[in-house]
Amino acid sequence: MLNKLSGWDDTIVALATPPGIGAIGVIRLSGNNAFSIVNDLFPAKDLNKQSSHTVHVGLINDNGENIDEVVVTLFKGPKSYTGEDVIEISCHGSPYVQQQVIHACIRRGARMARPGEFTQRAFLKGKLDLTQAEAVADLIASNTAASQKTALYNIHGGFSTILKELREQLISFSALIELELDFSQEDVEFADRPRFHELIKKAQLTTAQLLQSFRLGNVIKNGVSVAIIGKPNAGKSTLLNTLLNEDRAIVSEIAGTTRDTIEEVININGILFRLIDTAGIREHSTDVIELVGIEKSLEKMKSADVVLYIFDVNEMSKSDLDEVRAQFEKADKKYLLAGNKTDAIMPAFQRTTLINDSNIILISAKNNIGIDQIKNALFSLTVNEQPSSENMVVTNVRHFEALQQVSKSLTDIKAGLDNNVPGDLLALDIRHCLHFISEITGDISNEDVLDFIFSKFCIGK
Ligand SMILES: Nc1nc2c(ncn2[C@@H]2O[C@H](COP(=O)(O)OP(=O)(O)OP(=O)(O)O)[C@@H](O)[C@H]2O)c(=O)[nH]1
Ligand SMILES: [Mg+2]
Repeated sequence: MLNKLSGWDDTIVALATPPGIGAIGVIRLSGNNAFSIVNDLFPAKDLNKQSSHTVHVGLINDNGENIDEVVVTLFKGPKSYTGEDVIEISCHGSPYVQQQVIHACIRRGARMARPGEFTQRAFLKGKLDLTQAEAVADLIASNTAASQKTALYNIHGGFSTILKELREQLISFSALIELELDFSQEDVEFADRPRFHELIKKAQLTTAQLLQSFRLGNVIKNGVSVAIIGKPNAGKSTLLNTLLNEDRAIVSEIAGTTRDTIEEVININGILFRLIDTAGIREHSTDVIELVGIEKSLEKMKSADVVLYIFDVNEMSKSDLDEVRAQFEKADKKYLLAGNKTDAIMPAFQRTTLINDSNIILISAKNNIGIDQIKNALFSLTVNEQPSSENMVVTNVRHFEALQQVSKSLTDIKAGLDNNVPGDLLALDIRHCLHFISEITGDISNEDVLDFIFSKFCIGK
C-alpha cells in the first residue's frame, strides 16, 4: 500500500533550519544519491570513501564556482534519522547562499522534500512508529516544560511500549484460540480462560487510565482557557494586567471600559493559561457596543475551561454571590471566586462572611495581593485534579479516538468471555481490538491518515 506513494526513491533536500539570516543554516539530504550529489559539489575529499558519522570541512563548488565554505556531516543508512543515506551541510546563514546550495543539489537530481518527509521516511523505514513520529512534531511545537516532557517521553517510545505489551498479550491469546478452532472436534481448551479474564481486566484498566489522562494531555498540549468575568468595574482588567505583569488592558473607574475581549497567555508551573479579559456584565446597559461586548463575554464564559469570577467585596451581597455560584454549579462549570479591592475599607458584615468562605480568594488586583493564590488555585483546579498513570499522558486526539475503540472492543471481549461465546467469535473481537491498537502505532495505516499527520510538520523535518 505504501509503495504506491510516489517519489519514495527520490533523494530529497531541504533547509532544516528556519528560513532567514542566522549564524548557520543546515541543509539536509536523504536518499540513495545523497552522497554522490554532495560529492560532486565537494572537491576537497571523496565523501564516498569516508566513514559514516564523520564531519568534513570544505568548499561547495558548483561547476567551477565556489559558493561557500561548509561543514558536511555524513550518516550512512541505515544508521541515520531516516534510515537512508543522509548528509547535513552546515553552511553560512545567508538565505542566498542556502538557496544556491539547494539549487545545486536539485540540478544534480535531488528534489525538494515535502513537509515532514524526512520523518515520514523514518517511519516507513521502521526507525520510528507513528506515535514516535507524531511526538517529534509535538516536541518541535512544544512551548512549555510539560508539553516538552510528554513529547520527549513519547519519542523514546513511552506510549508505544504500553501498546506493544497489550498487543503481544492479545496476540498470544488469540493464537491459542485459533489453535482451539483447528481442533474444534476434540473439544479442547488451550487458552486458559481465567488467565485471559485477568489479562482483559488489566488491559481495560490500562486503557481507562490512558483515556482519562487525555484530559490532562489536552491541558498540556492546548493550555487552559480562563474567562475573567464580573460586573463592570470589578477589576477584571486590573487583574489581567497584574497576572501578566504588564499594562495590557485599559483600566479606568468608568464602568464599561472594556468593550472587546482581550486574550493573553501566562505560564503557571509549566502549563499555559489563556486569560480572557471580558466586558463587564450588567443587565441594564443601553449602549450598543457594550451590549455586543456583554454578548461576547457570555460566549467566552461558555467556551472557557474555567471562569474566574471577580467581584468588588464592597458591593457584592451574600445572596448575589450565592446566585452566581448556583449558576456556575448548574452549568457544571469550573469556577473560582475572587473578592477584589480588599485594600479598600470593607464593611464589617462583608468581612466576616467572605473571610469565612474558603471558596473565595480575597485579593487586591491593584496592589498585587492574593495573586499567587489565584495562580495556585487555577493550577490545582485544572491540572492537579487530573489523574495520570506515571508519565504516560495521551495528548493526541487521534490516539484518544482509537483508544476509545480499543476500550469498546475490550468490553466486547470481556462480555464474550463472561457468556462463554464460541472461540471464533472471541477471536473476531480480539482482531478488532488489535486493529485499533495497530492503527495508533501505524502498523496499520492508510495514506490519507499518514499524509494528514506528516503534512503538519515543517519542511526539513
Ligand atoms: N482600591 C482598589 N481599586 C481597584 C482594585 N482593582 C481595580 N481597582 C480599580 O477599579 C476600577 C475599575 O478597574 P478595571 O480593571 O477597569 O475594572 P473592569 O472590571 O475591567 O471594568 P470594565 O472593563 O469596565 O468592566 C479602576 O479604577 C481600578 O483602578 C483594587 O484592588 N483596589
Ligand atoms: Mg475592563
